[in-house]
Amino acid sequence: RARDAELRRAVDNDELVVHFQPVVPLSGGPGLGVEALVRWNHPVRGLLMPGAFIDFAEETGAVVPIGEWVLRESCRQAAGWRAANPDAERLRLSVNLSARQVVQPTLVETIRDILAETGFPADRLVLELTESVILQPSEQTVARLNALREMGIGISVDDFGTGYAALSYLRSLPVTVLKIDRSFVAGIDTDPDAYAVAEALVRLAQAYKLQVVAEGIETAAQRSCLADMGCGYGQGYHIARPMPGDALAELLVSAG
Ligand code: G
Ligand code: G
Ligand code: MN
Ligand code: NA
Repeated sequence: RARDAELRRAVDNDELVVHFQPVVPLSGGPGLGVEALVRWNHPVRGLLMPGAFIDFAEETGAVVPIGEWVLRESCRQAAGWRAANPDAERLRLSVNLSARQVVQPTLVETIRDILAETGFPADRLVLELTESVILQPSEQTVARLNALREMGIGISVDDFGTGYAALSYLRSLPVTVLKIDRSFVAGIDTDPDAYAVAEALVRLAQAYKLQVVAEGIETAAQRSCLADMGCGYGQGYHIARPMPGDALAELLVSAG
């Protein structure tokens, strides 16, 4: 109870912060993106990573106002980068949505309002859902995701391969991107079996005509293995760590 109240207060007291991790094309070329990742600047405990509070927020429902804040704040900042720098106009912004948010009847309206309010374009926004969220979507959830997709918003499956691995949803939901979980990236540069599994996931994404992002790239060797497999995009500490918005804006300027 007390922790839930503290977390809800954090939203109102501006204690949340959003950091951005670059998502880059692996074979050169255009198509830079960023994933918005929330942190809690706790007055006593310092900067907390989502691992310390997101699951709890999901249980209590506090993740709904938190997620809405992250969406609004990241769209607001990204709209600012676009206004300041023409090279940022093609930038894609990915934002994580929790299971609780996806079942909100007001989801589509909320997102439409945030886009209108911030001026961030729908076709530059991608919503990341985990496999568990979309395992057995209700008719209303499918309708909501279809409405978002019709607005031009992208739908990405986060942590792909770690959930319940039902592939049927890839046909019934308007998915546009698969994000291969980092557990499938670890070891691809040293272990042929791990390489083969990651390659199979990339081929699967291609067979469904989906864009594919590899997460958790930690070495140059992993990056080049993924590029060789034809994986379109990558994200990870080897490429760039999550960073505050002002650092990301500078990076966009220097990347020209
Ligand atoms: O860097 P990292 O520790 O930031 O994130 C850990 C986990 O928290 C990831 O699985 C990520 O998807 C999740 N996460 C980060 N930001 C958000 C957010 O704004 N909303 C939700 N629901 N999950 C988030
Ligand atoms: O939404 P998702 O589960 O994909 O969240 C991304 C999480 O992965 C964040 O916690 C982010 O800080 C973390 N992350 C990003 N790149 C790397 C990486 O190269 N290695 C590891 N171990 N974690 C990473
Ligand atoms: Mn994610
Ligand atoms: Na992940």
